[in-house]
Amino acid sequence: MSTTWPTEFAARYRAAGYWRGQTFGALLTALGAAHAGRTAVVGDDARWTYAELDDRAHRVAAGLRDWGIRPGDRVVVQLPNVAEFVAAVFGLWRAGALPVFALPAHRETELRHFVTQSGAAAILTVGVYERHDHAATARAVADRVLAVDGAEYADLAATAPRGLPDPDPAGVAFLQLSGGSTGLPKLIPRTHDDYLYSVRESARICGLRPQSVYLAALPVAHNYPLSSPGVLGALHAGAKAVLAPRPDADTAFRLIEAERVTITGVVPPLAAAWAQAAARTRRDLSSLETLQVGGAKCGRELAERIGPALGCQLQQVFGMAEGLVCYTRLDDPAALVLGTQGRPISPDDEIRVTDPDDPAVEVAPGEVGALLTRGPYTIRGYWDRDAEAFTPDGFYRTGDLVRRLPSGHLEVVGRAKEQINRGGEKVAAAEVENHLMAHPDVLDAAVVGVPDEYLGERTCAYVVPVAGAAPSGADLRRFVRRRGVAAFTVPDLVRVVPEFPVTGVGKTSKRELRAALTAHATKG
Ligand code: J2J
Repeated sequence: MSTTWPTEFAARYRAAGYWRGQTFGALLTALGAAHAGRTAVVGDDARWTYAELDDRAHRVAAGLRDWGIRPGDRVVVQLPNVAEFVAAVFGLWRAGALPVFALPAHRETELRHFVTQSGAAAILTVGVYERHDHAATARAVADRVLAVDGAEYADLAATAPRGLPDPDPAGVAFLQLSGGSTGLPKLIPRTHDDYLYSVRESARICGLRPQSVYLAALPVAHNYPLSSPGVLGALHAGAKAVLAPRPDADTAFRLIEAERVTITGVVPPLAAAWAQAAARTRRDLSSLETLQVGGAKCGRELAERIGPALGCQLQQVFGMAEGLVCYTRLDDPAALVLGTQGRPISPDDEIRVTDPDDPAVEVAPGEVGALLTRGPYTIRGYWDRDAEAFTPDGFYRTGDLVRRLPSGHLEVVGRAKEQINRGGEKVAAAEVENHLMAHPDVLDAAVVGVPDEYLGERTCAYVVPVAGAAPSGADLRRFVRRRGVAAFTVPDLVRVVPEFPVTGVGKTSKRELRAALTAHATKG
């Protein structure tokens, strides 16, 4: 089970009004009453009012109980951006179950890991979507599988609603995925209390009101489109949440025009693509007030292009599924909006910027250091433990290198963790290396990030073959793909080399080797 906040911190967060003892199920009941006839969720397949969403989530909850889901059960949820995601997740919450949020890109290897690590009772997924049979993959991994587009689920969602006991608001509500740096993603336990605080404040900081329209362009299970302010923030404000099946400019612009979208969030490569597409679109984007850019560093040049290209304001977002989320504020001066990744949500987000080699030593104000954080919505431990990621006094080591300005805004300048940020998709070097090392021809592998104009960086695997073997890069990429992993885990580039092309590091740690290779690869 998870490590939770020490009693004195929990008491402080409650006294400050951050944790209010409300569950997500109770929130939806309140929203259903307050905004009954207003549109809550729009997908390609559905358009529900708050009253309809509330009713559907009640039915799904009752149906899940009848199907055998018990309070406390974990259920892996792998759903694309369909309206049913929202009903199913609230249904699980009302049934007292804990969704485990897989991404649509995940495949058998990752799903099996999530089921095993969480001890999941079932997988909730979809049938064939974007040419992949998710239900078939899920069935290879778990005995109990429900596809939201299947007949069994349709029956379940027609169950008569009934009152179910509300779970403990201080208890874990769901498991989110970490970007991971040491292997497969770790599971992040978030409570109703802590997550609702971040959602509520995010909605306020982003200026959401009942007239707002939020477009989820990115996969909605990801922490950013889910909660920063995301679909949950939109619902919290009584606004309309629109789910885009794909994040490309054509799809997004069509929905922005049709639904009069006011705010959406993207990663930097998408922001660049949208800015370019906006120059020649015939769509009316005039409703758009705010484009959030986050998940990876938005460079100055791109930041300056957003406003003029899309006719809206830019908001930078620097967040993590473990907790801490920073936003540039809507009334921040241009210098901060263009040049920083924002400041934390909460006055009680504690920030430490430390010497990367000595977490006990804080760097001088304005100097670059490793970011550590602790606060009312940042976890104190992973579900599947990794004590290394936390200091003894409970600070989460983010692995990000930042500079803190006098205003409290953070500028992300780099990374100390063994992770590649592929345009917002996080790839753990060790995970890709483990897959490559499983190949009989591979003696050693080291995966690093190389600069990429579109993605910011992409993955490059250096592979040393066993004596006499000569695997090709294409073979190795195919091999990794066939192990049943998300496409973003397959290395973009593979360099098969007789020995690592850096001297003096071959026999030391993987970390040093990766650092030397990163320098080597970046030089060309
Ligand atoms: C540089 N690096 C960034 C940024 C995240 C909101 C927004 C994003 C996420 C997210 C999220 C960055 N500039 N603007 O959960 O609620 C990198 C950092 C960070 C890691 C977390 C949210 N925004 N990053 O991206 O859990 O390295 O969350 O530690 O996927 O992404 O990744 P993730």
